[in-house]
Amino acid sequence: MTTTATDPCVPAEVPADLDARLDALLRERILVLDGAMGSLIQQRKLGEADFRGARFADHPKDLLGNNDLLVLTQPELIAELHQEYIDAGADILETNTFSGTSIAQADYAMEEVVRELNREAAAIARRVADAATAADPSKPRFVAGALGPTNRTLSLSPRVEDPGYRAVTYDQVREAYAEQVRGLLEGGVHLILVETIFDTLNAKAALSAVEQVFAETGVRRPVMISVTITDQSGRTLSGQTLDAFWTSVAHAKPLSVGINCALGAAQMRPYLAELSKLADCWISAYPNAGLPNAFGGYDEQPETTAGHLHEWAESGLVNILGGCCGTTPPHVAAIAQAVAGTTPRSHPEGAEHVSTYSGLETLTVRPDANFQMIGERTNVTGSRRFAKLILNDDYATALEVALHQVRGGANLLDVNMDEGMLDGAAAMTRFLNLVASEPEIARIPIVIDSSKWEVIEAGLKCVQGKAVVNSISLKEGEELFLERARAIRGYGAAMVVMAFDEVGQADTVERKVEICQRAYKLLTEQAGVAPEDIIFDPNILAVATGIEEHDPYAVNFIEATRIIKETCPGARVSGGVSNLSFSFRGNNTVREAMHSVFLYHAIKAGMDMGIVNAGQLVVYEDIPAELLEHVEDVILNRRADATERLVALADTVKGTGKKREVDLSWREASVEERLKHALIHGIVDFIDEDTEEARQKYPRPLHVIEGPLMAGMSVVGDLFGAGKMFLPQVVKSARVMKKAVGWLQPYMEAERAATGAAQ
Ligand code: THG
Repeated sequence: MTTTATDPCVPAEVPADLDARLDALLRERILVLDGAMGSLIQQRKLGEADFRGARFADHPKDLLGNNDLLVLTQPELIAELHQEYIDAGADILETNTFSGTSIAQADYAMEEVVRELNREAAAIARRVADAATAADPSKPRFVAGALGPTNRTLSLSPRVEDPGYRAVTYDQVREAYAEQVRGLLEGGVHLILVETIFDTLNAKAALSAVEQVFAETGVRRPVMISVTITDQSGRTLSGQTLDAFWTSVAHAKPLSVGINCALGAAQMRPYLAELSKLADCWISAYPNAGLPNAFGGYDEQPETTAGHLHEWAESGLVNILGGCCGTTPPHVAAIAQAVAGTTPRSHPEGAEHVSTYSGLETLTVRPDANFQMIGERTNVTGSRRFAKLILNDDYATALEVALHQVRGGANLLDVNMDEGMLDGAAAMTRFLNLVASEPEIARIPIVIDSSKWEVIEAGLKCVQGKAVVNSISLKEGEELFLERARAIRGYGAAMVVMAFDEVGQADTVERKVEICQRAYKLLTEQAGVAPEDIIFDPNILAVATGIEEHDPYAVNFIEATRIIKETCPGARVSGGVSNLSFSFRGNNTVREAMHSVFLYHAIKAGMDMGIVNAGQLVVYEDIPAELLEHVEDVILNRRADATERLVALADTVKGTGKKREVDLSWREASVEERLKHALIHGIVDFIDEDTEEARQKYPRPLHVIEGPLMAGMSVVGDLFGAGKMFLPQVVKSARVMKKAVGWLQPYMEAERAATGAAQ
């Protein structure tokens, strides 16, 4: 039977009370997951012909090593291996589908069989599991359909010199996973396991595919999520901390989250302990059999692995345990024995009314948190300079604008590409892919700002973190509003909701409050949006415009904020602060004073965050008394002639406002120190001139590479080894190194030519 990628999927039956059964079991004891498939397959010493079987005897590509294909060519062998794990005491079998996507199978030109492969893999595992359950109904066995990471990453460029490049798109990854999930459901998996995650964006695409197929078929299966921590930094390969990772995937409401692969149990423990504290679902772990030896094999003995896992169980860290690379049925048997009779970690409740967003790191906004700044300068409609840079295709300098917002204290970064002359979706994609390769910027969550849905969606497909969509509203009615909200929730993002409805933009307290309350009810009751993921924007409108109706605009925002915060528990309030002072364009001293005064009062009323020019907010206390009084009269609408008086005063306090400073003290050090600094911090700005200076100082260009550049890279290596740098940072160091070597290249060639000529 052949089916194409998108043929309708008819899932095979699972017990009707599956969820309840799993829940009861997980409360009662630690469940045991199986061990590695690869190790067992390797032991069988199969040859090319075994992998091919009769069916693929004439396949044009080598198939040796395509382990997943064995479910089609050696189904009895795969069933035997599953049986070994059943006999060892596993409660959950993983399907042999780690590379079962068209993306991974492309290496073998086996895309055509992916749907069938997954269906068969699931059916084989089900047959073995069902037989064991029938033999001993007191120990039901389950099959988890495994979704591996694929061999392409959505958050990293495979080209050092082109950090904005991606080898694959989000839609391609999601579609490939959807096909895999359809096959797995048809084969009868009880659970879906998204595993060995090293790029969170791939995982989000997988989770979105899972959700898509659940919606298509009308069936749901519990989802397990398992991440891989690859080095001592305690981060994913794509650079996220564990809690940023959890923040990015928690929207999937998984049955469990955990860690697998890469590390042995000993190295995994601190991260597991951290995750166990963070996550409000069950916790899984299946480490490798220690770290690989010099030949890439695994030596850790079953008793050792089981000893570690026993301690985790005793410490109440886990609910599901098994083994990854290098583990075998004896490991699983030892694990099953070691956890028998231990108490599983109890299911925690989620913290209430805490909003979380993430980039490479998490931003947590608790009810009593400080004000969060959303950097506004990366906005083509809000900054002429940024617009010019984007229109001139100068993305490198545009990235510096973002970096300045971060260094100016931005906690989130607003990105807007809504400009008539631009392909907004393409510009958003390009810019966010570049941001992803700058760890100092990518650290903070992105606020995707656009009035066009396709631009917002393009942005959502680029961020591995939990982003904020800016914005949606009831402008075009409830139906579209709910549709968009559900889609945003599917991407795992939070959302700004403007106080705008079918009638128009709200400017009175009553209208602002009424629209936000209506949106709150719709979102929480009909779109499944958590209150903590809603950010209301009750419209900051310009004051002191000379139009009398505008006079109460600031007060109205502040008063509405107070009521919204009281009546919409969990929701946050934000606004575009610079809008307020549009009538004082050109006078930054007055504008900045207005922003500070406004925020002083709005924050007291409950405003949680705001879009501001990060780095250019003045301290309320630093505003000169006279200016403060005049500004406060305007903001709080205290007197009829407030605008007039501020305009008069404004002329006397003209100025350019607060200046930002960049710390360049490192430029004063020796050339060796400067090269080292540039390598460690990934700064390319001065690398040509510093490399040239070194070239003139050293007898030969090669000595610059072997001397200061290698010394710098060696520090990078040490820091990486010690977990003090993580991969995206090291990639930046590599870019600096590449640029320096590029500078020296022609000199080395000239030298070679000269010595060649002399001979
Ligand atoms: N609410 C929400 N999102 C928003 C807004 C809002 N996004 C856009 C905007 N409003 C917030 N961002 C800005 C950015 C810049 C300015 C104002 C708001 C600004 N720019 C200078 C000006 O126009 O004078 C530009 C100066 C320059 O070119 O450098 O003031 O309200 N949810």
